[in-house]
Amino acid sequence: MKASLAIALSAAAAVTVATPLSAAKRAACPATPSTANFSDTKLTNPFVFADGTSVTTKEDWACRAAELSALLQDNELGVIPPPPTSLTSALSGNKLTITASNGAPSISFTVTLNMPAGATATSPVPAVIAFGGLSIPLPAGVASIIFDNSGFGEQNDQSSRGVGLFFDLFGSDASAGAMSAWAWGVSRIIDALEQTPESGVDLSRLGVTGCSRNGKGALVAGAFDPRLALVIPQESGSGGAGCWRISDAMFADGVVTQTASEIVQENVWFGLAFNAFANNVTALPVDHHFLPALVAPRGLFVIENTFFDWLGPLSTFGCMSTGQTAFTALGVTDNMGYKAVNHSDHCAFPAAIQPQLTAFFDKFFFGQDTDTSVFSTDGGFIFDKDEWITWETPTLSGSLVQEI
Ligand code: MCU
Repeated sequence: MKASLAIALSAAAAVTVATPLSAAKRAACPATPSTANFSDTKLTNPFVFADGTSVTTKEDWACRAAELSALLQDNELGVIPPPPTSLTSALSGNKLTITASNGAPSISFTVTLNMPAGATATSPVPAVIAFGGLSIPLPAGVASIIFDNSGFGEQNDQSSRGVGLFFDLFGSDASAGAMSAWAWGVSRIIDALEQTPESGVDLSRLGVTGCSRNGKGALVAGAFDPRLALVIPQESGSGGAGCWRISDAMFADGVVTQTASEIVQENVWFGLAFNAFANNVTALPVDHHFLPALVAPRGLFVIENTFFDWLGPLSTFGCMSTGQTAFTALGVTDNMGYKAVNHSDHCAFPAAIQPQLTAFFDKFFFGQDTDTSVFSTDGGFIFDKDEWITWETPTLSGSLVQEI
């Protein structure tokens, strides 16, 4: 790596960004103490700061969300760097090419915009950024934006560590795992769309989706960019909608399900810092109920599949119902939904989920007052809340500050 890039990298690593709070507001939040000796066998309380202070207002929540963001990046995902110092975009037909740099080097990548007829700068349409391709049906009048996330941060096996366009820019030793790389890329797609109104994409009605490994990535990207109004991870399983602690408990009960211990050996979705926790998840100061907590109060519809034990169907159900408490605390419980149905074709879209998917699109893209109250699994699971949740969900007062 070149010396100049090393300086840029260490500067980037010092700031954990992509929170909904400005640096000035973040500075006024409670400081996060060292979590080196953290230990919690339960799903950690999202409504208490790491220093023990309670979250009682929506302003506090904005601070706590910034803390959760930092803890997730520092312990699991690796750092999602700040925006580049230079970003340009060029639209040619249905291809949007984005060039980003922090001085030298620069990287360019191209996304494909599938626009419905009639979308213009003055009559823009909602759009869904799809990781690797689309695996859910979109309503008429909604564009798709296809993102080659695997080219941005490779995800074949251990040999993919530090490989892909993101790492050409930030160095192969950047702390980011592939999902942090993708999240950074999604934010740059949105930056580019902001510069390109002639694309016909409505920036106030943007969604993100992906299935399986790309569903994990869609959930992470949705958690870290508040410009995404609707987040739809599909069959993301462990490492996405599942909680490490519950997946470990499932495994201990004899269910062959994916755990942290397995996932760090299989692929490079997480940063190297996560390895230290893979066989000791109770020491992890985060779990994945914090991901929906970061999406709140925006729209989130989690689609899962109970056919595969590997996807941790009890883990995703329990983890997401725990994360939904953040939506409840903000007074918008139904902005988050979860539906898991049994089908053997991984990443195919079951018709049984269509009514709820439609309701989410209608609410978040078309301003309709639809019923998005869905939290169901056909797996017959009982999530033992008393075993996993040792805290109460507060009703937060005040108003939510959302800044970038
Ligand atoms: C559900 O996502 C992953 C899973 O985590 C992996 O263990 C498995 O190998 O691949 C799944 C996937 O992405 O399937 C397309």
